[in-house]
Amino acid sequence: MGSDSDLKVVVLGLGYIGLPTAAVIARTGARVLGIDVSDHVVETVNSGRVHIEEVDLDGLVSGVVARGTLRASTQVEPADVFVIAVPTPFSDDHAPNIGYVLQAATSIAAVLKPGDTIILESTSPVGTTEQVRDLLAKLRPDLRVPGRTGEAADIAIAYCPERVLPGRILVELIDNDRVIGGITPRCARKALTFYRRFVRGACVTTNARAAEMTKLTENAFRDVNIAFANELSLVADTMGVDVWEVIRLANRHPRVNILQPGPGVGGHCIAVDPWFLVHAAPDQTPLIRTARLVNDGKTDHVIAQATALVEAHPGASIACLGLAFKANIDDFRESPALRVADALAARFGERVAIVEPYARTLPVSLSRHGARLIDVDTAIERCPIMIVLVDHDVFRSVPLEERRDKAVLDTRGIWPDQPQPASMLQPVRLAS
Ligand code: SAJ
Repeated sequence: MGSDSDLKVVVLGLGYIGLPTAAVIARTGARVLGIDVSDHVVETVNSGRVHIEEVDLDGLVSGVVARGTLRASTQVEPADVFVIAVPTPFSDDHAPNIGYVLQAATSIAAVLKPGDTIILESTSPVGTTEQVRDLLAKLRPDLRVPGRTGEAADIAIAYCPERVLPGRILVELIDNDRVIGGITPRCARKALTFYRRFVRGACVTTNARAAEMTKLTENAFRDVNIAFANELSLVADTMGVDVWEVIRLANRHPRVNILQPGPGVGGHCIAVDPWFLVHAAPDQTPLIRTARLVNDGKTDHVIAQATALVEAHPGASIACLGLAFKANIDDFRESPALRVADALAARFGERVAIVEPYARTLPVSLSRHGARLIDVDTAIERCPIMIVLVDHDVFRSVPLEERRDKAVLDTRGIWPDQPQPASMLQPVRLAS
């Protein structure tokens, strides 16, 4: 691959994973071209700015664009390494849609040359990397693809899932271990050489199918464990016990480590990926499926609890604290907080105010019902009811004396000293 500045890399998809990945590779001196279907994203990146909020990403992108090692385009160009980081959404029946991955592979096909490496990073159902291989073989019959015949291949194809946590992406891109699944061991080694340029964590090689399943397994593991915490929170409500205290105490056991309950599970990963496993093996996945349903059901439970609290305080203004899917980020995808706020706005209209320091405007689903965006100080002054939906640091830091008299539903357990209103001591049962 030559020296760093000789290496040309194309990253397809400049989203939450693609853009930070492109910028980190560009920092090594490689010449990186980021591809996106959106003109707005391409223009933003080319002007040295970012279209997403992520710690330290703005400074990194402006630096590598100024140095000339990162640029963006809507058109693919020839390169040595192609990294595919496009979305893999699912349809209403939870079937994964790999259309964007296949589109990206099609756009690469025209510029491929012997010696190139193609790496898929998008979360994908097992078998997708082989489908990419088959598609490339069809589009470029002149190139020998890996794993089809015994002979050496002209190109390398591997699957290497991203596993970074939003809010810590730049740190985890470097420090986390990587699982690299080659179509053949040779493909894996070729991809490993590439990741070694910027990854400090261990790079472990395997085959493509195992790497694909590993990614789905990681997120299903987390979903099942959060479901356990959420189920406990329902049990504790019924018993009139503080679930946060129970979890704290149980976690003093050396082999117990329970996660935190919340208003449900959001984001584009954990609330989505387990369905890829369920869809692939419906009869073998009752636990993974149930965990998904428990976590989604927790959001319905919170809506019922919040509605009961509001109805116990006729006419009072309601502050929903947070819309993001988790703390200290600006990402509202699949957010349970947004689902709860939407339900309250639909029912209580102008009484609902939203505090979300990471939003400049409210989603239409909220504003059309008359909900307003206010800051946390205004909420403390004007809203007798507070529904904590996200554990942003700025909410966590509100001291008891500023919220003592409020009617609070704290779905994240950030205010353990909050006196419980009488209405909350009685559990709310969901109609079955
Ligand atoms: N949540 C809880 N309780 C907890 C932990 C999380 O309710 O104890 C909720 C969060 O509030 C949020 C959701 O779960 O709504 C997901 O948050 P998260 O921080 O667990 O994960 P993500 O979606 O931001 O990122 C995950 C990570 N996967 C794992 O931790 C196994 C990340 O490493 C992956 O890269 C990412 O999914 C992905 O892209 O797949």
